[in-house]
Amino acid sequence: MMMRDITLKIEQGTRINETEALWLYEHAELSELGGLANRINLRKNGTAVFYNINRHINPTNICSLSCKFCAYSKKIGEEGGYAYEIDEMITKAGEAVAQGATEIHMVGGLHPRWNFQRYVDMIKAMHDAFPDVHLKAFTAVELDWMARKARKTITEVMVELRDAGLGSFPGGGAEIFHPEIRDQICDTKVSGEQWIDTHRTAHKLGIRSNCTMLYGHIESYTHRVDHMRRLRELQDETGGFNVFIPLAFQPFQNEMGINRYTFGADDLRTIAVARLYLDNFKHIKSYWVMLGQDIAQLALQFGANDLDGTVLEEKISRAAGGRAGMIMTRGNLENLILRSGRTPVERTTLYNPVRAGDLVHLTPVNDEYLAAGMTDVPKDMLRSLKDGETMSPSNLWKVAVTAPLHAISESLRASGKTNNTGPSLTESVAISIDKTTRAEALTHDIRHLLSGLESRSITAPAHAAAIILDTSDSAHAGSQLHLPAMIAATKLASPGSSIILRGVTAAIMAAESSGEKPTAYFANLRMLGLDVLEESVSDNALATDAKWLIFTCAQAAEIAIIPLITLKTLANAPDWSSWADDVTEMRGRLTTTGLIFAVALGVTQNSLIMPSEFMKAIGLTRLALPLPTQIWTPAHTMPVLSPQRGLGADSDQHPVMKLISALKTFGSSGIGFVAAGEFSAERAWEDLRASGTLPQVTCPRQNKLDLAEKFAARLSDLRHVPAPLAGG
Ligand code: V47
Ligand code: SF4
Repeated sequence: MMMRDITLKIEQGTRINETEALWLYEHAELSELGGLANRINLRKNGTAVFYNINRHINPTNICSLSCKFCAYSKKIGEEGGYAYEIDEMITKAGEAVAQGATEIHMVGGLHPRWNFQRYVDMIKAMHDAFPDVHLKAFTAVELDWMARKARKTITEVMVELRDAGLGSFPGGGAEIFHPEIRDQICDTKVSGEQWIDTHRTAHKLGIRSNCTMLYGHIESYTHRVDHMRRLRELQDETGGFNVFIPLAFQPFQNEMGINRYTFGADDLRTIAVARLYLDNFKHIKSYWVMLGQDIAQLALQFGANDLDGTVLEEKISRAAGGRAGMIMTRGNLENLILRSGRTPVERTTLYNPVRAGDLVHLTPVNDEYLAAGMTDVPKDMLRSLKDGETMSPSNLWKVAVTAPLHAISESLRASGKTNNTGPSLTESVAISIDKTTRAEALTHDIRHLLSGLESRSITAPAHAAAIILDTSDSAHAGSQLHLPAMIAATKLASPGSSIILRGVTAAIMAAESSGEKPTAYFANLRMLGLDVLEESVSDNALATDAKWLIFTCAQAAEIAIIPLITLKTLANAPDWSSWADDVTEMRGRLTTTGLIFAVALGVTQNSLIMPSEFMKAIGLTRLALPLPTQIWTPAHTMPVLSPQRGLGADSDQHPVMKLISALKTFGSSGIGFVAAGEFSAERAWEDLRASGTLPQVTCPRQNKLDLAEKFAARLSDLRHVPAPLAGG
């Protein structure tokens, strides 16, 4: 009821209040909230998404304050401290200008030995060198510092800086205004009231500014809404803010004692609530540096209309464990925008298109388009998919190409298919069957093989719910696989775990070289302990029919199967035709075969696809395949844009985990096997919980309750994370 009322209010252009914003934060279904924020953004800003070509220069990291969340600042004499000379800054700016930068963003520490004149000189020198470049410099915190040092008023400081060439003020230093939080995280910084006063002064002088909110640490949703309220009130008064920028907390190397990134679902929720509550702001920024490229791209469909810029040499998030990279090219930024179905528009700092011809993209999208939720998708097709009708590959392709993400999630909600099961995960150990393992199996020395398997497993196999024997490295050596020995040894090593065989190419060769019939061969494997067979059906290495034949043999032997659709054709120039073929094939097979543990969707390692397309693929596959088949999006094949895969010791904190909390919204019923060493099962559990349901620990042929208890015991050791969980 509440959602309907709030939606109606917003659609009619009536402002929502703080209680309603809080309700959206706490209770709104993520895709519904995102869909609404997306519509409102399209109405305000058309299909344009802004980016700019800019460079960050942090003049010094020496700082007199010690904000708890800051990993960047140093004291004088401390290792790693630096302070640029003005010449160095000019050189850095020059490099950016040569690459087309229209903006230099400058914020830094409060250097105890710098006086106000130094800041004025800095601006003047930069402005003289690059008169056409917009200098967006100094937070309210730095301005207060300058004023106190120079014994001048804030107004005097601002006027002098402006006269020297400063263009506008960035939004830093806002953190969380509410004293309950501010006193704990940055008690020596200007108060929330002072921050607001400083920006009021700027606006009254005709200097525009940005504003931020640092979220995802110890604050609650109430504090966030309070923060946005104060910004909305000042915006009502002055209209001087360009943009609101939520800054996702980067957790490392600081004193907050939090060791996890924000949940992706929370990032998207924050963007959406901001878009809906801050009705007097034209722009909401999805700041890729803090969000990571994946969530930043998705956020463009949750109400954001700006990606920030090329950024170069960002140091603040980097120091605190930010992994989004230091730079993006114009091409990267434009690609992220285009692939979410929007039009990239390069902007100036003050949000004018750099090219006048781009103005047309800022035309608000009309109500007819919004009512339909899509331009030229035959709505009937999506409806029939929702109603469970079979669809030809060409129609599936057409829906995939034309349906916007939110039209798909709307159909999903209407079909009730998002609620079939809670998201599930299975803690597992993956063992790659390589040359050494094969050789050990060849000796038929089970004890030897067993210790080999144990030493290769990353955690003790006895604790894993499942052991995955991955044959991808044995695709051409199936005849040496000795699967019966391998499976028997694995069962001995970890009698309580399910055994999953990944890849059938090698298994087929193994069966052939054994001289047995495939049915008898698989019946034997089942007897020895094999529980599940997992295999991609999209790979051309084996004819589809041959694969399904093996699946059928496995099923006859009561081995559950997990067919995997690989989405690698969505990686570069997206081609949905192979997905459409695979889904059609799968649908046909599903009606004729039983014992399917799950259908998995993913990409092979190192194929990167855009999250917007991945989410569409999950939603459409969920719509196209009948219940009760589960749709899994396995963590190990999760697509990421961000180039940092396989971070070793750091992998628990891999940005890919951010996507997990948003998966259920789009129809994923689980992330499948979470292998130790790749991703942490505990971390994945928390992320799934952030999607709003209690995750189930599942594994074929095992007692779910036992597993859940075992897992819960492990989780109870986890430190409590005070960050709010989206959707409860
Ligand atoms: O005020 C410090 C934040 C801000 C961390 O106006 C952290 O266009 C996350 O304001 N995790 C400075 N954030 C950056 C900033 C900004 C950035 C980009 C564009 C604009 C703009 C403004 O960085 C600080 C603080 O809120 N910060 N430490 C951290 N560990
Ligand atoms: Fe200094 Fe800014 Fe870091 Fe606070 S956030 S310690 S003011 S550099």
